[in-house]
Amino acid sequence: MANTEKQTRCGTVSIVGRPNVGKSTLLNKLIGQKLSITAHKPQTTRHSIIGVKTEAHRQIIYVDTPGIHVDGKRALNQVLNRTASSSLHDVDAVLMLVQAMVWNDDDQRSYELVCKVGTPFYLVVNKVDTVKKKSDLLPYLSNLPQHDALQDVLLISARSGDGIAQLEAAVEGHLPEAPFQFGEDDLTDRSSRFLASEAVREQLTRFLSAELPYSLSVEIEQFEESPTLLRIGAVIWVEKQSQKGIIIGKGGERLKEVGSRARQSMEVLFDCKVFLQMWVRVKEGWADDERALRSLGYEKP
Ligand SMILES: Nc1nc2c(ncn2[C@@H]2O[C@H](COP(=O)(O)OP(=O)(O)OP(=O)(O)O)[C@@H](O)[C@H]2O)c(=O)[nH]1
Ligand SMILES: [Mg+2]
Repeated sequence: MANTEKQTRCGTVSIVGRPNVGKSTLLNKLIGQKLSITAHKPQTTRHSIIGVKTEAHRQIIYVDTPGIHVDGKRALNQVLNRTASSSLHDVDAVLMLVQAMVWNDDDQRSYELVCKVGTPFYLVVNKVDTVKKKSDLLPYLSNLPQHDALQDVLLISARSGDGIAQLEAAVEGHLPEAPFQFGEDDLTDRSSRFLASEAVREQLTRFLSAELPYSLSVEIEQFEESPTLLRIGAVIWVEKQSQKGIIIGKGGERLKEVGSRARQSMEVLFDCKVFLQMWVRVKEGWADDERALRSLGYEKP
């Protein structure tokens, strides 16, 4: 009998762009689950995270990356830029996200990095839902740069899902014939501990104003599964004593609220009851010290 088994296709697609354009929101939409944290603030994503989408005979491995930005003097910023740039290599296609009607220095920097690598890429214009009259987009679109490796310009709203099907169809054309790299049910390569620490960091990023989120980091000290409950202990590392007080808040109110929301999102993520404990500790200057960064789990350059 003839072999009727169809050859599988499997490839990797990087999602890059400046901070806050909606890269993580897009990853979550594509995978249909909240894997990557999002917030209304730049530099929310700090570690690359993989989202795996398997359908029938094809598997697409999407890589969400930290935002690329020009002004990266602090060690943490440099690590973030390096993490983002390194994810441009050895992939089958790149989705470079921009925000509709915006092209700033960080977009230009991202674009130059993408062009330099030469991998086939798409310019993905996100947040089109924010443009009321679609004809307003025309001058913006006609001013977008041209490049040999640029395959097409795609219009999407990662939030509403508009244009996502077309984006997936475009990406599919770049998948080589290859065996699957992940199991059919796998959604990510990240550990549950990592996802738990990100759930805490997401709420802190949302609750704290301006600069503070950049100077904190979350470490999971305890992660114990029992038949009825998941016990998670998280340490929030800050750079200064004064930041500790801000995070805890008056009478511990802020930390309580952050904890309660983080716990709720963990319960959805892990599909079980979660008992979450948190502590705030000070580790001076960690965002400027590459060694400290590594000890907190940031990738080596
Ligand atoms: N209106 C609108 N807002 C969006 C859309 N996609 C993302 N956002 C919002 O934009 C903000 C940033 O989204 P993220 O997904 O965290 O952006 P990011 O590119 O991953 O940001 P970094 O991780 O900091 O690089 C969030 O408040 C999102 O809700 C969209 O299609 N439309
Ligand atoms: Mg992000």
